[in-house]
Amino acid sequence: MNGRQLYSGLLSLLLASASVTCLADTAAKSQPPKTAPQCMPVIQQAWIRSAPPGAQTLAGYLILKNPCKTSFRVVDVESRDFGMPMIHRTVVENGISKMRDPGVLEVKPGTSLKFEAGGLHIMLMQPLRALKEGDKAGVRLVLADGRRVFSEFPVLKEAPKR
Ligand SMILES: [Cu+2]
Repeated sequence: MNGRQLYSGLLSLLLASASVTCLADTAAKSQPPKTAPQCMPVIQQAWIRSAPPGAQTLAGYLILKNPCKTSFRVVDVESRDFGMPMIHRTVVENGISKMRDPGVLEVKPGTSLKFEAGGLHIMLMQPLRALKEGDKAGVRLVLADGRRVFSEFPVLKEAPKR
């Protein structure tokens, strides 16, 4: 239903209030049925390593837990606080540390995926605001099925105590 339909509906009917009520009923019925809440992966121990002022790249770490009965895949990362967030994996080749595309990130039921220094990490490029120790940045992981898992990542000097 759009504004024009509503407007012409009002014009064509003398009982304007009755018409509005009728249209409202139709709108309510076209809503999708409510479904049970879906089991969601859980982000734990999220943090971003603090960096000197002006740093254009920060790194984020977390543990992503799958408490559900089905596997899920992480395919991307989004952030309202960074222009270019990416998922990377650090690999050592011929003694040289390099950052690579992480490949398929599947998390089986009852397992968790660790993003930690020297391995899988979230590369947070182009900060959209200054982020100092104690601040929080919003980061969300994108799953293959389109769902997002959000968490506030605190900016810390060191990994939170486990
Ligand atoms: Cu990286």
